[in-house]
Amino acid sequence: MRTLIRIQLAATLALAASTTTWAECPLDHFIIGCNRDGIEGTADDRTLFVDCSHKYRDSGPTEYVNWFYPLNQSIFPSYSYRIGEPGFDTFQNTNTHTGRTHDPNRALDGAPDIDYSIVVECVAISPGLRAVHKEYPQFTLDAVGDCFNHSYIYSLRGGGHIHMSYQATDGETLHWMTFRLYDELDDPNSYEPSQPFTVVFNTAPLAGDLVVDGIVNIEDLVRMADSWLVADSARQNDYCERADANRDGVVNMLDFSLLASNWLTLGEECI
Ligand SMILES: [Ca+2]
Ligand SMILES: [Ca+2]
Repeated sequence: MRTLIRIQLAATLALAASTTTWAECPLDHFIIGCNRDGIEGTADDRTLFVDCSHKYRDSGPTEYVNWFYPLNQSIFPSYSYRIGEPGFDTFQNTNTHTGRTHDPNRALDGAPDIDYSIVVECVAISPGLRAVHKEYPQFTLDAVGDCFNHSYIYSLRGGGHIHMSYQATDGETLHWMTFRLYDELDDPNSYEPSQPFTVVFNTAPLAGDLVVDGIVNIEDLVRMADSWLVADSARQNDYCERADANRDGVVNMLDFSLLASNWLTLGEECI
């Protein structure tokens, strides 16, 4: 009987160990990488990007239903509406047991904070929103220009998987935070900055509100022109950051007509 118990205990420990090693965080994350097309020898080999496959997945059984994160009311007196995602992680080329992050073609070369130094900068934010990193080292982003060095945290903690808490003063109106990535290293091999990418809360922006601010105007039209007739629109790039407004895989006249229909219209939630 003792032998049987030992065998069962060993099997349980082995299962626990394998689960610990291989399990992936169930929460949503932007995944930082380079070489977005995954093909070496093309123009984006040394350009940063984030994979948006889990942007708005809203972890759990919802299966990417929403195109925004709902902020949930909490017991905290200020910034009392919040949600704990999306965080940040990186593509890597060592652990083959991760379905999300293992991608040697898109992983950054070398060691974080030595061979590259990737900064995540807030370039736009709605009033009354902030992003908080509650774990060590703690920081808060609540203004344009605020940033954190992801590579430093990766090196400091031995891992680049970080969680963020997004907190706002209300749970109804459109909130947004736009980031970009850049390599802080002053080196000829430094990575080129990413395009901006935006996460929104409480409600979806108007179709065509690509530079998210609650109104569709010339800034949004210029942004759409950058993606015009691009045919690689997909969930991984949030449908060209919503330039592909009808999410059919290409940015064309159908999307322009949706943008035009909202021209100079304020989203109801922003009035
Ligand atoms: Ca806009
Ligand atoms: Ca389209």
